[in-house]
Amino acid sequence: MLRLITGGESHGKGLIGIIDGVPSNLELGSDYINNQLFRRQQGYGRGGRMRIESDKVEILSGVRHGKTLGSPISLVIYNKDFQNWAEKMSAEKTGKDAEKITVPRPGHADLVGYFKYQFDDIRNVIERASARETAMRVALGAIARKILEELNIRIGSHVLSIGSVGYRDRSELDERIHNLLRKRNGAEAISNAADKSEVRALDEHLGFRMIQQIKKAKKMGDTLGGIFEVMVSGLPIGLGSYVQFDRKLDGLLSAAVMSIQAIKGVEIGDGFENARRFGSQAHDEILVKRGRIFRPTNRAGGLEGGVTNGQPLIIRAAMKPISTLMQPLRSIDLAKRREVLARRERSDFCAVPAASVIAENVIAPVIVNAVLEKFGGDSIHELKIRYFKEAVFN
Ligand code: EPS
Repeated sequence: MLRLITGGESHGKGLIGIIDGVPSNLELGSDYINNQLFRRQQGYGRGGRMRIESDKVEILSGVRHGKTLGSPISLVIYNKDFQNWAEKMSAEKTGKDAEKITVPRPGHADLVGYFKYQFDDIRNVIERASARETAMRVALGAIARKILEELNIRIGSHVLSIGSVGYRDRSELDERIHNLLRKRNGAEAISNAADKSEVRALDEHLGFRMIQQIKKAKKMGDTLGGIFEVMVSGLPIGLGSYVQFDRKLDGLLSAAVMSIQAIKGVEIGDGFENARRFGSQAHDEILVKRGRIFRPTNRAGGLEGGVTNGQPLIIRAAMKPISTLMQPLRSIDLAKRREVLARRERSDFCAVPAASVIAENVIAPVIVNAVLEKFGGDSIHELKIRYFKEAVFN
């Protein structure tokens, strides 16, 4: 099974990550990972940092001559911005007093981190709570994604709304998605289409309106959140399990997506909409077409009983607006215990497009683990033989 861990501060020397349990002989080069890192850095509404960084990974272990060894794969992404922070972020004592941050931003981890870890400087919280950490999670997730590609399991995503700007009616969108899913690369075709838009919107006109909305927020010193949708195609029936709560794939996937910074809501399929419907309109009938199981709808989002049912997986997530505001909310100075305005920091105005790319990559290890649990295999060859022999599709 895969195990992942990341380390690193936002303005420290770099981000490091280890992924253990990757089958051997998987073809893997840094270019593949770097492509996902590049995608994460895009999107209208990012702040100044993305002009400094061009995230590239260095593989330190676990890969030889372009193939995985089955041993832990260690990665590093150096922070270019560290050169501007070398003294402030020095691991060694510098003998100088660094400026202390004592005013927390409402919505950020600042306040809770200050108390939880008994700091007198919020800088110590900001550095690790920052969504910069997701660069390494994407890099590790990309390796899992490469395993899934070998099994023809593809992941894609697109943005549904930014602030109040979103689809009013899904019928055209659903038809577009239906056609994209029928392409050879399945859900990845959704991402390829979305990547062409600066806000990862499939509808060009809507994308334009989303950008206008972000411009408006930026002008007002404000930020925006939004909703995105992730889809996975090519899944067999039977990943995950209903027999024990901690093996339910919907729970595991939701946890992965919810753990992305600023994500406050996750739904599988028509989760919230189904709650407003009668049961007869909420479930997907089971029919037969030319001898094969056929589901005329996919309101369940590909999961029934916490187990994949062979339909595309659909996960939607809500991201709150980023909590660093250029027109700050009221807060307090924790050292002086008096009301002041929250601190301004360089930040993004909207990172929903980036979050959708992050979500694609953080769910990949969860799916790989469900595959490994069911089919197993120490080498990619072994896994593929077992998978293609045993896997049941619709
Ligand atoms: C991020 C880098 C950060 C932020 C962002 C994510 O860079 P900096 O803080 O140096 O500008 O742009 O993090 C946040 C929005 C946050 O609130 O922590 C990145 O690499 O994605």
